[in-house]
Amino acid sequence: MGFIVLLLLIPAAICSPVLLPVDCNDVYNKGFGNSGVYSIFPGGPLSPVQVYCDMGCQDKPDGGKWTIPIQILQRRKDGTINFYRGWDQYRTGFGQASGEYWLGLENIYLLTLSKSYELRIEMEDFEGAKAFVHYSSFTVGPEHEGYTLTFSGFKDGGAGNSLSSHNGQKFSTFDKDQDTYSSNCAKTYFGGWWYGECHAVNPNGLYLWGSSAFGIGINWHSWKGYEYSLKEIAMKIKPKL
Ligand SMILES: [Ca+2]
Repeated sequence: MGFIVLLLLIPAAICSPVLLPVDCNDVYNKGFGNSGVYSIFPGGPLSPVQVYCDMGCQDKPDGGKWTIPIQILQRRKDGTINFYRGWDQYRTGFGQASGEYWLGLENIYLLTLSKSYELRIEMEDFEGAKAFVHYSSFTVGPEHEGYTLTFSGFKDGGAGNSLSSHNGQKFSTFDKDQDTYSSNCAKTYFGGWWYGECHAVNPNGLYLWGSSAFGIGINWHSWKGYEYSLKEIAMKIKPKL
């Protein structure tokens, strides 16, 4: 009798859908409450990607605390990873989710397609000063539209709105020039970014430990100008409340 029951159960177990986490929110809802590196599947079961999920406790708008899982799309912190890379690498992602990395344009596109997200970019200089910017909406379009960057709802955490000139721009790398300038911004400023003519922020520029030649470092013009390269910067998204 037990044997028959087992036979009946096996096909049901095989056919039941396995719900893979698409983002850090899904990871958290599966019972993983610690901050750290997790695999998520924004592109489906065959293309897992590692991401750092920040499960830190945050203030509720109406008081109290709750956990809103935040995922990190991009992070610079020590210069261990080279960010001067070509289109394929920026498309699929590179680096180490425990340290410096880029999640990949296709993954970012799929994430922002499936849910509404807010964007927060946090940065720090070599003197320990910190600043951030916050946007209440953030999307990246599909590859055939150049992974166009769109955001709105700016709130200033001291860094200033330099990013605004990149709103609506396509993504460019040294081997794929989709900027609006006559020459190749990614080549001139050693990064991959949503360059226009060319940039007011360069989060994927060269890691230069402070002093930067004009525009080639990790610059955030409205905070530290074009000749200062930041110590840390991270692009973080969380689902809209
Ligand atoms: Ca160009």
